[in-house]
Amino acid sequence: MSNHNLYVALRDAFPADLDATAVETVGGAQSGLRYSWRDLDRATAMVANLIDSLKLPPRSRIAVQVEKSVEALILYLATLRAGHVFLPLNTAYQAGEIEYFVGNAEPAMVVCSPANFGWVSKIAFQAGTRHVFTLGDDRTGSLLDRAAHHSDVHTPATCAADELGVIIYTSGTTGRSKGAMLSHGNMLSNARVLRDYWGWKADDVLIHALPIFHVHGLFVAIHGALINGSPMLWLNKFEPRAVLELMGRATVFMGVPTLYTRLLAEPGLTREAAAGMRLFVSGSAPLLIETFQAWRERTGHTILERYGMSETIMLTSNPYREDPRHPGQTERRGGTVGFPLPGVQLRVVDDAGRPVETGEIGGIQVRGPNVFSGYWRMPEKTAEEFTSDGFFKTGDVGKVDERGYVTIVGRSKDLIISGGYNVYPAEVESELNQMPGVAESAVVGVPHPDFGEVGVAVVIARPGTEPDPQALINALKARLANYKIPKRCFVVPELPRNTMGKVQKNLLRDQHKGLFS
Ligand code: MLC
Ligand code: AMP
Repeated sequence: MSNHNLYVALRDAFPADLDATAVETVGGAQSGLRYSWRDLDRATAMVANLIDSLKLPPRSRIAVQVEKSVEALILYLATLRAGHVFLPLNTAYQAGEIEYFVGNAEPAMVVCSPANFGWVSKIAFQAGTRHVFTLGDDRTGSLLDRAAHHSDVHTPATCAADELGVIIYTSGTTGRSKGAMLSHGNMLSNARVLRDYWGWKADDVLIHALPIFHVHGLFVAIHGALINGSPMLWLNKFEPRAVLELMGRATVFMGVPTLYTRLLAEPGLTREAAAGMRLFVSGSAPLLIETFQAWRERTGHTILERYGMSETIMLTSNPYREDPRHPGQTERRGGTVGFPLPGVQLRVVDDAGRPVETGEIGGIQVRGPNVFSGYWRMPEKTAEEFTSDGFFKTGDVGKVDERGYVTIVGRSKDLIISGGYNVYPAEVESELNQMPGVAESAVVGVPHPDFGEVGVAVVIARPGTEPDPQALINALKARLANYKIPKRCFVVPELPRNTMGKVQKNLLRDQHKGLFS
């Protein structure tokens, strides 16, 4: 049987000169470190050997909540290499959120920041996890201390294409988060398609400035560079000025729209600064047409917008060059997310699940080798989200025009995308509703110049109480990741409702749409 382990495919793409730079760190206390391709392979082998030495059950989950660092990337690759399942967790998650993920995924091994060891290890040990390691963003922690005693040679585990490689948790419109199960084959097929579609070249250099606990930074960016044997200029934190400086040495940049608006705020963003760049990719949230146009005017480059999800990795992309399936259509059209990627089947359906006419709006459904197999231990949820003919219901609402371009016009799921992170109002409302003095709450997304959209909470007080909006926000901060916290909170006598008694969120959105303009 051939080995479909994603790490093997990535390593096979390493350049012939293994001493060339694979990753160079920029900014922060660890700036200027160079990791060669050989370093990556050896370090990955050492961590994989450490994992093997723990004799974990096959396909164990390894949950990781650490600050971004090259060593965190090495841990990801080592987990794939050892044939276990990587479970990345946003560093903003609070104890209650981590408790849920660890309880649901039952990881055999947890890796956390040294500063969080006390509370994370308590949660992990209570959930039955046997091994908890630490990893700092300054090359400290027990993971590396222990890995240092292991050999730097390792035979990658043999994996089938449909073998589970990563679980990514995504929140839901009802209930708690669901773990999207992605296989080695899902990830590899998508990485190869994007390498070809975006015309990756032998001398490309990627500026990596995104977090690595979500699909965009972990898969699209990292897999993209590695599957092409291209070096990465690595920032642990997005810094507009540092990115601008790096443009002189790089060719590819990927960001959520907020990164583009923050770069546009820099006077140093000029045609000259971006002259050596080949490709700017945007995704994870809608790119405003104003940003798209301003970028073109300032830099002479047209941002390539693409669309994806945790459950599916990348689904559509504007063309980088002529796509033979769409002769003559080479334009990257602002406001659209381009064409379904090769291998991806995308259809737009009405409420009854029937395909609509070209140009008409409906729910987007997708099928392809990149689409996940289901949610971890939630067969009913999985069954609900797939059609009988195997299409996944994205929850996004859109249309396909006569030229084949897909446009996202909205979402049927009640979701706010803030600075590229998903915030499910239901989750925030459920926390608010448990707070003293709160009878009911509604959280809506309103436009925001930096984050695109942010949450605003509207709360009804219990009779005889007067909850303080700021106190409610402060209390939420202890329970939810910071990006989920509503930027404003109002206590009101009543919420607008329709005749069925359902809260009319559209009216609330309208009422508060000018808050941040
Ligand atoms: C930070 N804050 C946010 C926020 N990020 N608020 C709302 N939305 C966000 N996204 C708030 C914090 O709560 C804090 O508030 C204050 O901003 C400063 O925090 P920070 O951590 O210092 O912020 P900063 O470093 O400026 O982060 C902003 C950012 C970051 C845009 C760089 O959010 C980011 O990296 N976003 C990218 C997300 C991403 O990678 N998404 C891909 C998902 S994959 P306070 O009040 O506490 O001070 C996906 C699929 C696909 O969607 O298609 O790609
Ligand atoms: P996540 O669950 O974090 O993977 O977020 C996936 C969601 O992000 C999708 O279902 C879309 O709603 C949204 N999304 C991703 N890319 C785009 C884009 N280019 N334009 C609009 N929405 C996007």
